[in-house]
This record gives sequence, structure tokens and C-alpha cells, in this order.
Amino acid sequence: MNTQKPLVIVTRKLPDVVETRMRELFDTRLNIDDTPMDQAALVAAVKEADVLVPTVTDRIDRAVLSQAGENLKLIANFGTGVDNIDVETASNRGILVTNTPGVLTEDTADMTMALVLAVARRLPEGARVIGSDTNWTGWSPTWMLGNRIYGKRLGIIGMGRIGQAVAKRAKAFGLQIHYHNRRRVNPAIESELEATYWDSLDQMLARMDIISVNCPHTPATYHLLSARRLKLIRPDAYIINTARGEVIDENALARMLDGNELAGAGLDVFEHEPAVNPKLVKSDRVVLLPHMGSATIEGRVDMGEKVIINIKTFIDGHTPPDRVLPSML
Ligand code: 8YV
Repeated sequence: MNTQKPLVIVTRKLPDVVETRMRELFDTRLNIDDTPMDQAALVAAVKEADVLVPTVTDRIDRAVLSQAGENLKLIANFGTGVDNIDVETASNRGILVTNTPGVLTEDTADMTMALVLAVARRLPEGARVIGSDTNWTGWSPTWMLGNRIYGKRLGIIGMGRIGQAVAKRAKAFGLQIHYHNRRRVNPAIESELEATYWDSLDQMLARMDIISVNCPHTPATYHLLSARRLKLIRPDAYIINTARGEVIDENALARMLDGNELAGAGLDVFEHEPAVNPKLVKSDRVVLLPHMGSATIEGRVDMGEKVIINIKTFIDGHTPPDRVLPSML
């Protein structure tokens, strides 16, 4: 019997409890000081590892995968989105890819609502007033006015787990739910959410007060909100993105915000992370967050647990529960 534990290389620092369990189960190589790996370090890792555990910050592309060693049989992504991995090339080389769906749904939906409120009600601007040089001189009937969200229309792009969790919250805030998705969702869900389906994204965009991006980044959704589509959105509307920056043409968005062609944007993700378009940074119509959607202790521990289950199941000779197939993208 082969009693040797598989070599699992983890690219970033994970919560202690996750790392400890991984060390108990596998021959795990950790990244204690959390230095992001460059492409050369990733190549060295795939040459040696039986299992690689990357995150959104690691680009596991064709060039990296083409140098993978014979031993590499599983890439257990610490994250739900797998746009950092060339899943097709991995599959062609007989390497399985898994992700961590489900466990960051509620946290990401919370962050979406936080951004809706932050942008529409100008929360960061208000928070900056107290203690600032000018300080707060007192209440005024016409000062710091935002927009009411109750009764407004929210158009959700991507009605998967996260889109639906956003819809539930938004409905409780009195928003009317609209959505565009590759497929119409189950009628029971649609009726529970009192949601209106649009097969034409263009048609939906032109009618919404708030747009929320909740779809994955795939070749089909790259720049889904292109310069042309952004122009369809009403100038008094807000755009929220907690999915992936690449779904929006960030340059076009920045230009439109600059030209007062949109009311504002709440963005947790960017097209070229960690770089952010300087025009966006300067804009006073935006709330920008550094990819914090799933940043809760509970969420990150649950993600680690999913990674462990995927690796353990695979090593025990079974199909891991969260296998990602190229056909799913
Ligand atoms: C994760 C995310 O933190 O899981 C995802 O798809 O966007 C994030 O919330 C990140 O991807 C970890 O790799």
C-alpha cells in the first residue's frame, strides 16, 4: 500500500485552521508569509505538486500548465470563480479542476447590497465629513442628499446562487427585481422573488435604476457591459459589480462616470486587479472596494473546508464534489 501523502502546494496564506487541517491530511507546503507567486514560481509549483491550491491572484494559464509535471492531477481552486485557470487546457492534460461554490454566496450578496446602499446614500462621503478638516457644521435640509432605493428597479445580470441571494435581500428592501440570465430560472423561484425575466439584456439595461453584475467571467461574459451597452443605461442609474471586473469595459465605464453619463458605481472588482483605472479612483460618483466580497472569517474557513473535501475525495479515488468541467463555463 502506498502510504505516502500527496504533495499539496498552497499558493497563498489561508486561515490557520484550514492550514493546520491540510498539514494533518496531506504533505502540505504552505506560503506562510503570503508572498504572491510570480509565473516562474507557479511553474516550479506545478512541476512538483500532486495537487495545487491556487487563488484568484494566480494565473494558471496554458504556459504554466504546459510545464506541469506528470504528478499534477488536481487543481483545487480556493475560490468560486475559475477564470484564473485555463480549465480546458487542464482538462486536456487530464488535470481535474475544482472550486468552492455556495459558501460565499451570502457574504457576496451582502456586499452587493452594501454597495447599493453606499452608492445611492453616499455613505463613504458622509462618513468622511465627521472628523475631517472642514468638520460637520450641522444638519441641513438640502445637504448630502442621495437617492431612495425603495421602489426602484434592480436589474440583476446573472441569476445563479449569488444573483438569487441578492434578489432576496433587494426584495426585502422594497426593490423591484428584474434579471437577465442565460436561462430563465425555475418559475417557483421567479414567483417567490416576484422577478421579471428579460431575455434581451439591452432591453433590461435601458429600463433599470440599478444594475448589479452577478455572473461569472467567462469568454461569453467578457465585456458583456461593453461601451455600446453601457450607453443604453439611463444616466440616473447606478452600476454595482461584485463579480469580476472583466465583465464591464472598465475604461468605458470610467469615461461615462467622468462625463456624468451615469449616476454612480459601486465596484468590488476590477478589470486589471490590483490596478484600478485612475479615472475611477478620482471620481466622486463611485465607491471602490478591494475585492472584499467574500472576506469574512467564516467564509474563508468554509472555502478552505471545501478545498480540503475536494482534495480528500479525489485522493480517496472518488470524483470531488465541486468538479468544474469546461462545458460548465
Ligand atoms: C475569492 C471570489 O476571495 O471566489 C471567488 O470567485 O471572487 C473571491 O471572493 C477569491 O476568488 C479567492 O480566490
